[in-house]
Amino acid sequence: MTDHWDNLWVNGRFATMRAGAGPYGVIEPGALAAKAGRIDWIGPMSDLPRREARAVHDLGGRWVTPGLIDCHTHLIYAGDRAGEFELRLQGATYEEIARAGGGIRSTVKATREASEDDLVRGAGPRLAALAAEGVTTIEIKSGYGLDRANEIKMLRAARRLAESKGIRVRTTFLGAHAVPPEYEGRADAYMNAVIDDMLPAAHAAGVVDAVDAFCEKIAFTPAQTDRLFGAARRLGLPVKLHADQLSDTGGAALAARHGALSADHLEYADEAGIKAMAEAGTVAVLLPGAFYFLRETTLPPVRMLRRAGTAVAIASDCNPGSSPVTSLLLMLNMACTLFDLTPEEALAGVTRNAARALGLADSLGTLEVGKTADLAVWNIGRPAELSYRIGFNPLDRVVKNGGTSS
Ligand code: DI6
Ligand code: FE
Repeated sequence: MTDHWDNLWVNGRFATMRAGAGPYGVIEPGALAAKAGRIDWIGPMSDLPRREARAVHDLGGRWVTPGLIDCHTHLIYAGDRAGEFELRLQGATYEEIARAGGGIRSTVKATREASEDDLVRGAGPRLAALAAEGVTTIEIKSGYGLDRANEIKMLRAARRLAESKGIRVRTTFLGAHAVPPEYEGRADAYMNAVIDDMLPAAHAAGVVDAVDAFCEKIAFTPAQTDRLFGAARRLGLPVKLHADQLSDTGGAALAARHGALSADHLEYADEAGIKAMAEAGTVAVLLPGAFYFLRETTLPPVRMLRRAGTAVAIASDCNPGSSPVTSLLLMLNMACTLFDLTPEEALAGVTRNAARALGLADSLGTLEVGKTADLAVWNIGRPAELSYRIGFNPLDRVVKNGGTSS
């Protein structure tokens, strides 16, 4: 019968993460029904309508959250930078290493030498680690190819990898991540190539969901970023920005001016930039892994973000140089301990606000009727436990598109 549910989960405790629905948007004891991949009903057990379901699952009091969303990663790359880590421990800074031709450029060399298959294979364990902690949606950037063929190769690898693991993916073109060696000292000429050739080609190949740039003293200027964003918007592509990570370049305000989905990092963002973001609806994506791993001391302006009412997301920034992180739960912990977020804010940062940062808020990020039924089921006593523990994985199972899988 067509009005049957496909799956019904009963006796759960649901952290719906619905905005304005009280702490965590909790419903307990509650039930959730899925039909054709979407949430068809959610509410207290006492209100559950009598309707047949093909399968009924007893959650036994377990907590359920939206499937987690890692909205900022550089998951696809070849090689590693453990040697650079050792150099930094001896006193070299991230910027010094980058200026000496190491850093991002060393990953570019390894990534250019890798085949698409190599990239898919190499990133498999990293994606598996994130997925094992309940991640059902991920954003993956290019940015280690830095020429037309290699940027497209990275984006294709990202799509293939995610598809092979049943993870929803958004791929972001980050051709403007660093100036490649063949354009040494000619950043404007490289940006022309990005705008006139690489971005249109990647877009035509159908592998670009959004456009990002690294706006920083060691990367691209606000003027160059502005030109790129103009081009992206002419192609109808949303933009996002690595902004004010190592210095205040006015990145937050620039992102807001372009109606960016998100501005990310933001350690050095100023109040005007934060306010502009709030007005533009640009999400602040905080990346505690990079802050920690680079031993940064300037904290992102969390209180200012709260005051301005800017939505805050949290992500792994998984990359070989500044955040070799494959645990989103650890990022929840660090967002609380290092950045003073509450456990509820941290969880919103990998659900509701992460969905917004990817332009997916209509279908993901909260447990509400009509949204995609991507769920994470947890063996925990209360939601704060997700950010409290370190190095422990309480995931019971995930549900994708309303059907059970493990
Ligand atoms: N900011 C970062 O933290 C990463 N990229 C960026 O724009 C670092 C990437 C790397 O070092 O490989
Ligand atoms: Fe990043």
